[in-house]
Amino acid sequence: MQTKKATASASSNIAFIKYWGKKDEEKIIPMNTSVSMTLRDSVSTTTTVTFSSQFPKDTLVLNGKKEVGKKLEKVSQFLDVIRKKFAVHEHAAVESQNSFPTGCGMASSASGFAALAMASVEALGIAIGKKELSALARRGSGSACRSVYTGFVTWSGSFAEQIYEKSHWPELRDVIVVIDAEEKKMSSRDAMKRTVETSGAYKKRLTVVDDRVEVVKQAIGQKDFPLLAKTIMEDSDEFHACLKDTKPSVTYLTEKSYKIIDAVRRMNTDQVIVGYTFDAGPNAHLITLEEHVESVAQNIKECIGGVSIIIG
Ligand code: 2P0
Repeated sequence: MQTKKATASASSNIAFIKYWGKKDEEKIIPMNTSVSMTLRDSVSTTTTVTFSSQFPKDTLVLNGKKEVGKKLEKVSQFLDVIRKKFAVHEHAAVESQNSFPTGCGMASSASGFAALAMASVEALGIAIGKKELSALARRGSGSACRSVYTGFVTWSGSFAEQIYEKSHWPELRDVIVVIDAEEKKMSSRDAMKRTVETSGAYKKRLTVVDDRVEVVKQAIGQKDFPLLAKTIMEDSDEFHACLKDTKPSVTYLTEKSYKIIDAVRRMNTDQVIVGYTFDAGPNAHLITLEEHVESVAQNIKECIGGVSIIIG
């Protein structure tokens, strides 16, 4: 039996300027440019893919648990894209492990599909460049196309590109406050479609977001932390306002999320040391500099009980 096997790892990323909405639903082409920072190994996925003509169908083991429902379907659809693109006929066995605790409420589609794309092309012996790899990962999940790079990344159109290496600003960290361990009730995929179709605030966002992309790029380039923090908080607020304006509205933030926003404002009274950003869930990403990581984490633990913290 001839098998083709490879293992790859990719880290999750946090969007400083959020991707939300698609121009093309099937191909996953974004409505707006996004900017992100790829996180560390503490928030990563390691995936082993084995292709074999002996396998009657695709299988998925996620964090040691055999998956049969929607998760397997999504992986299988992605493998179909690979099979079609590279004229591959074998099914695959996919084994994936996240570095963060199972069910901690952390999204893993970005790191998951980036690792799966990387492991798949390696297993199949396909030599492709980074842009092509990014475009491939995109077909699994939009945000995954940013996770094939480390450092600071921008995505518009069919692939993402690195704008700065991680070494450009290694002190920049993400203190992730895990509030809710539940899987979110409404998927990003369904929610963003609804926002595009129904929100007036979203239409307005599309007219201003490119300017904000430039400001964030400039803030990263100049390592201007106060400007970066101010701009990512603005973008997160605007993103969640668009969700609220969606009909029917979408709510991801909880009471604890708002308590964290208050705590961030208090921490920034004398000097801007931290900026918050929230994705499609209640967990807070507190962007700060290495020297403030401990005090930010400590402050949050004192203000809000029942949360766990991951440093990304
Ligand atoms: C982002 N998010 O830029 C934004 C901000 C959530 C909020 O990308 O449908 O799982 O697979 O392209 O990538 C989450 O959406 O959605 C996301 P699909 P994805 O990180």
